[in-house]
Amino acid sequence: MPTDLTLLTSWYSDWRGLRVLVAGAGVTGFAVADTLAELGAHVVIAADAIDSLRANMCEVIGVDVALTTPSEPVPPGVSDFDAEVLVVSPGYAPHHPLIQWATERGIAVWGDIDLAWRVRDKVRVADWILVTGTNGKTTTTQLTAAMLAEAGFRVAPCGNIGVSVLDAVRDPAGFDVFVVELSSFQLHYASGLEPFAAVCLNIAEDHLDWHGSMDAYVGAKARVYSHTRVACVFNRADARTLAMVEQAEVVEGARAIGIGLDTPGLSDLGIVDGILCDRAFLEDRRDRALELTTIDELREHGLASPHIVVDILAAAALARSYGVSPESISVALSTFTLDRHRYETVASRDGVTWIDDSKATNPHAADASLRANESVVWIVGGLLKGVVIDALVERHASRLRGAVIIGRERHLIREAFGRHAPELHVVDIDSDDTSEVMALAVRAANAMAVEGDVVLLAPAAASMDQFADYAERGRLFREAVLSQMGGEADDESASRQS
Ligand code: UMA
Repeated sequence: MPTDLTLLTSWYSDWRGLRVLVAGAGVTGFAVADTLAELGAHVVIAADAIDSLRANMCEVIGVDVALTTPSEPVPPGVSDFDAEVLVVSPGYAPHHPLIQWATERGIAVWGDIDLAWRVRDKVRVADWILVTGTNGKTTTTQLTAAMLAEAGFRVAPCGNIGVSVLDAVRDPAGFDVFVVELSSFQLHYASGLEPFAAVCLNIAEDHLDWHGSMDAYVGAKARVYSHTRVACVFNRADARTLAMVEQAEVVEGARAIGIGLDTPGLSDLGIVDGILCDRAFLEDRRDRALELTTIDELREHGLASPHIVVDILAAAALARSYGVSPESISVALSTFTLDRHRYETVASRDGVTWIDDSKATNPHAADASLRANESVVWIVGGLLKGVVIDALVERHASRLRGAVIIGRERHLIREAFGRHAPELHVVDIDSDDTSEVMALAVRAANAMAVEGDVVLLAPAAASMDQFADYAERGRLFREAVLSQMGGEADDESASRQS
């Protein structure tokens, strides 16, 4: 008898005997398989690769692994299994042959977030606050969690930030609230969530190769607001985020809350005379606003760059919707530190400042850091993910002293410079060797930079063509800067620009 999937809405539903295929054996795939095995389901993992630790764990928990290849995406271990459900890791695009195969056979396709929602009552039912957007997701998730924790809530940041939501749901500690960072991949496969509050911070081109089109990417992001119960937070400077809220099917009574760097209207958070204010979550909001913090205070903590202030306003809106006081928000901000590789000053030598913004993995993020400087030697390039970089090059050509191009898709970037900045001094780093790319790029940038310039690593592209991840790319940049500029970084190296 096939299982009635509509009955599987609780950890305590009867999952025994359910036949589940899991696509992927990374952070997500393993958490999914481990959860379902614990629930008594029959589980097979399909993946191109699995590390030895996880392979051993699968043996222990009784999960079979079927290795796939590009030429055999559906091996016999998968096709003979007769799966009722496929739970997909976010890295699998909908056009992946394994997903297509399952869809054609009428096998239900779930994401890990969908599964986590169904079994969220294992320990204690927490509220979910969702965070998405092209850029700023992780910082906003961390900020929101810090504000909630300061107010005394038991909170777990999870999701795309690196912790599977299933791991948070199964944590015996139990939580009051999850702050869930969701990528567009996870949102594409998620359904049925009823978040307490949600935000889409901004939208710009990214991951078009995965989604197939900008419309599909925006459509996935818009799902973050579906069935929101209390607050839909949007960015006043990004009309598409408001349109998403307007079109979303939300729970009766849910409010739209605007955030932005300008003066807040009713039901908004914003800035008046350098003061971050809440005009949304107070009774007499027609006549008054609550002070949360000031730009001067944020500057003292290295948090005053405009794009970080937007993240702070978004986090404050989410936290205020959950009842966090302005005082707790202010205290949380006074101890908050940004993650590495997010516009981090590495060194200042001979009037040249070296900045690591390796986390700028798409043009929208690189745009924010280019904008913050007047004269830049720009280290750019990597995997463009189907996104065209022309507009970014055109917009910033006048502030560039020169450019150093890295990555396997160098030709696409070189062509964009040819079209929009044909006179610019551009150096192409013709190397694929992880250990030398950054050393060569830093040497080339150093030869171009003059006093007053910023050398900015803001690649506008993903790192995986030449580095393990953006963190390795940033670390190797820092090492190359410090070794070529001589010795340890000076005092400024620990600071972050604002
Ligand atoms: N795999 C294949 N074929 C594919 C795709 C994946 O075989 O076409 C297999 C791999 O061999 C491996 C596994 O799937 O066994 C990896 O799965 P995955 O790529 O979905 O990655 P996870 O380890 O499960 O991590 C995912 C997120 N990764 C992606 O979305 C690509 C992590 O976000 C997230 O932290 C984690 O789940 C927990 O929720 C990372 C990310 O880069 C940080 N996200 C993108 C971004 O932020 O831009 C969206």
